[in-house]
Amino acid sequence: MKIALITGVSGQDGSYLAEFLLQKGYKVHGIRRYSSTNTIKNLYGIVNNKKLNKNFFLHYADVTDTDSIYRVIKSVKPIEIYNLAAQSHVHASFKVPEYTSQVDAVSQLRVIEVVKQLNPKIKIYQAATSELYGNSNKKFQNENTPFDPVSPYSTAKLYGFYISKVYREAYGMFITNGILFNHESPRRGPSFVTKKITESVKKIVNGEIAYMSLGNLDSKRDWGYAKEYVESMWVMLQQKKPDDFVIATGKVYSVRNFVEEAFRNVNIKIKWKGTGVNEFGYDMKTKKILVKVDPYYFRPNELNYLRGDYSKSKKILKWRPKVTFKELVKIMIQAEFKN
Ligand code: F7E
Repeated sequence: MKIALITGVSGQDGSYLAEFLLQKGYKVHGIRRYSSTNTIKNLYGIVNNKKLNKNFFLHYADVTDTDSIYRVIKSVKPIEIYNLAAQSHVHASFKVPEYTSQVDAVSQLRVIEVVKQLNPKIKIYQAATSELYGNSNKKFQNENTPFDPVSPYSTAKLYGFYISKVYREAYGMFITNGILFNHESPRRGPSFVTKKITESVKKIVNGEIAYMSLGNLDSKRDWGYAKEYVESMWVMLQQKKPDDFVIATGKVYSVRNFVEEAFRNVNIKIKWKGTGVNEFGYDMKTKKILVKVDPYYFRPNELNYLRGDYSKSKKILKWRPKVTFKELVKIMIQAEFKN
């Protein structure tokens, strides 16, 4: 039986990937941090499923703690490691830049070093990110687009990307960087914009809040469905050679578009009025203000536009996105009302 280890297993990507690998017949070990609150909600689909749960094992460890990583990798003996653990919030990285560097940069090195010492044949998937591109001024970004990070998060991830490449080239290790563009789902953390919007739509409809407050409405992202993005991680590790791959939809929408589409799913048509911090979105029918702009959510450095060119992945991995933007919003809204 193939054995995989996932760091960050309780997150959106980690939990979908664990389900995917278990269904493929893997034995899956997951690393999670100590916490006094419940952090395994995303794993209920596994732990409440006897068939999946019998091959699933959770370990307390932390990617900022080398000994704990060493202990788990030594005892589990995985053939593949999916290194997904991260401080993944870009805005938060401006508030805790040193912590973000520890988790998102140095920890990549820690995992790779432990693998090098214990068994350099273990294949590693390294979670890189489209944030590496910064404001690249290119219509599409692909594996050849120069990086220009604009946040502590992406600067730390840049280190993770290059240290993976260096170990790959210097020691012949199998380390692949997946450059994933934004990917969302009902399991997305509530402070990311898509989940914040869908959750707020539900609260507005239920009368729990009157409006939502957002930051930059004009920011544009290439949003895909996390559940199908994690499959590409596995495909990357089944290739003969390690490499770097962009995973994206090739389509771009603004935060404003996401808001409109989310409300459209509950039959509310949003109209916009005003500009800048004075802009607001209101319900065309009732005239009630449902969206306001709050500068608190502006970033010290904004990344305005990301749109991925995934043609290399399409050609080599035979991977392509299936879920459209509209379908993604619908999936997220439906999940909100089911909860
Ligand atoms: O922001 C704007 C915000 O926090 C998207 C992470 O997974 O994807 C994610 O990073 C956009 C930004 O994701 C709010 O300014 C407006 O332009 O959902 P987000 P992100 O920063 O793109 C990449 C690929 C990663 O690797 C990251 O780990 O939306 N925005 N108003 C807002 N964003 C938030 N969070 N909250 C707002 O109220």
